Amino acid sequence: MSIDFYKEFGEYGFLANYSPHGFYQNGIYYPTVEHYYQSEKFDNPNIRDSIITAKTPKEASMIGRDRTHKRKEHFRDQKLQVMYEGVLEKFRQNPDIRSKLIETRNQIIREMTVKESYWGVGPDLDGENHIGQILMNVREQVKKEVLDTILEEAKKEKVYVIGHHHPDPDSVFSSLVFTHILRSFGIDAVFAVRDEEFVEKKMIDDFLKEDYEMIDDYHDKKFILVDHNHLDGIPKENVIGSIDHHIITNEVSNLIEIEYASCGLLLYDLFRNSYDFSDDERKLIGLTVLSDTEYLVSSRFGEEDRQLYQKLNCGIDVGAAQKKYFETTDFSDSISDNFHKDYKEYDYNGYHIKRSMITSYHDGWEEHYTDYILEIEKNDINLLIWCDYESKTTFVIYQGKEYVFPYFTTSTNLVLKYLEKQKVL
Ligand SMILES: [Mn+2]
Repeated sequence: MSIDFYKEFGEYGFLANYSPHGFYQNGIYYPTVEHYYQSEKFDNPNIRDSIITAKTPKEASMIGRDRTHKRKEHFRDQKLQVMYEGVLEKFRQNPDIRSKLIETRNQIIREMTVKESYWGVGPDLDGENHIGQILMNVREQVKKEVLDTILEEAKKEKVYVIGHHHPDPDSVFSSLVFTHILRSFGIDAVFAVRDEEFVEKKMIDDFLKEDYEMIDDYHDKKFILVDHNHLDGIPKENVIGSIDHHIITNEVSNLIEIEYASCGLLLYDLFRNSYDFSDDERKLIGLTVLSDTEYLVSSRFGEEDRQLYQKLNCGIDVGAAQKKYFETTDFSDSISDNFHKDYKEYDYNGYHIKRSMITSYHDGWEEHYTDYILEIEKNDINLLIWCDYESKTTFVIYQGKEYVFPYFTTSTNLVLKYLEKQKVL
């Protein structure tokens, strides 16, 4: 799959040089990349000024393309570099679209212009696509800069690496592996958890070989969040950065938020070229993937994840692990206990989402389903995601309405996006 954009329109219009995301370079404000690029063609300050102050990027482009103006002598040799610098500053100085660019993961980016075979893909889709290339290079660069900022900040004092409440294997193992990675960079990192109400406790008990610190007072400490960028009680100024595999919020600065099967797998992809993962760490990461994708079946486990999981080479027997650890909701427990076992809060489009997830496996789940729906309000939940493993169906109940997905998904983000499309959120 590739990310295709056409001019400044549509979901990916922010990638275009005409998109209204200004930035400063050497003390001068440029309203768009187009203003910057066109003005850099000239030495004459009057022409430069007329471009920089042009009302629209189109006007800037028209002045810049006017062949009666004398261009810099070697501009042709510099133009790729000039374009790169403009695009880089645009994304460095606009954190909202910087996050969006990072969210495009490792996908190919293409500018779909029929007229341009140099900057874009051209009429036969075989153009040089230099803009797309530059955007992909900028994506790597800004991702690296966010990571570097987190590492630099973390070097200053002790940091606690922590996941979400009711920690699941992804939250726990990712925090642990990231703690190791941070220590390899000379950082005084502490492996921490928020509480001991573990989800899939059996797996955690069997594979967790290191002690954690339990933290419930978030003052006077610095944190790096893993697997959950919702602050959830941690003062914002105490958070150095966050790495999460769900695209949910932008409430934390220094945020790397990319859709991956698990946070462990995202960490693996971010650091596999700069950190030597041990066999044990590979196994822990493999387990985060199994746990977060219901043993490699959920819709969250995409093709890119599959390839990365193979590269990880974690040596886990998936069938045996599933037999041993796959936990579905135990209906002999009370409804409110089950509602709070896999519970998370999200802020989405200004809505506060309190979601619970139930997973059923065996026949007879239907009789429980009705009972649970009736208890939703009483338990202060507003989103219930019910995944039935056997029929590979997902039922979503939000504000008393039911939505049925004919496949198995444990991705809250996917569900929220769907509700957004339905104009519910
Ligand atoms: Mn996770």
